[in-house]
Amino acid sequence: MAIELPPLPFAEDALADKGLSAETIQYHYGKHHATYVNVLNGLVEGTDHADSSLEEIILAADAGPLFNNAAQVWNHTFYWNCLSPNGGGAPTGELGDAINSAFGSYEAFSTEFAEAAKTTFGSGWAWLVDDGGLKIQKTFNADLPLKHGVKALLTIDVWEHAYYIDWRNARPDYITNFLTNLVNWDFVSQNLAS
Ligand code: MN3
Repeated sequence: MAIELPPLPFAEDALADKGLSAETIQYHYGKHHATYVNVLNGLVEGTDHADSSLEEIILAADAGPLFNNAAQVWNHTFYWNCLSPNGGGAPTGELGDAINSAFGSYEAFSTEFAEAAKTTFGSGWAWLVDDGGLKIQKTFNADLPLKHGVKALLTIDVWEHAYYIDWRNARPDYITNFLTNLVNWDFVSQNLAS
């Protein structure tokens, strides 16, 4: 049972006027994400992991290509769900209260999240997680909270391929745009409640 590339939760050009062009999505989803899926399926074919779920592979794999490709499949599927053409700004409701309680204010949260994303040296991810309370973490390369028993609520991809077409080297502007225009707080709320 091969791991499948999940469909995007929006059209390829849905975020074009929100700072992520169709070209970025075509490369990031259609080339990078799809390649991680294809490589992963090649790695598990004929092995004990041939029928494992993606999560089972991630939890079982040692550092190396199997873990890296499985984790990157999971990370990208999660990242697409963190984006919405109607996203961004401060969350409301229970999630807004939880963020205010943990960080003091939405502004304090967004400053800390942006700082983590900016200072992830090289390639990686910044996360809002629930680890017995809301916290911000960063992971390098393909690493992810799931591997450490921590629940992910929100992520931003800060690999250069995530922003170079639209933002060139301006990672801080890509991060600000993500927070202002793209964060799918409904998805984050679902993760918090799950
Ligand atoms: Mn990526």
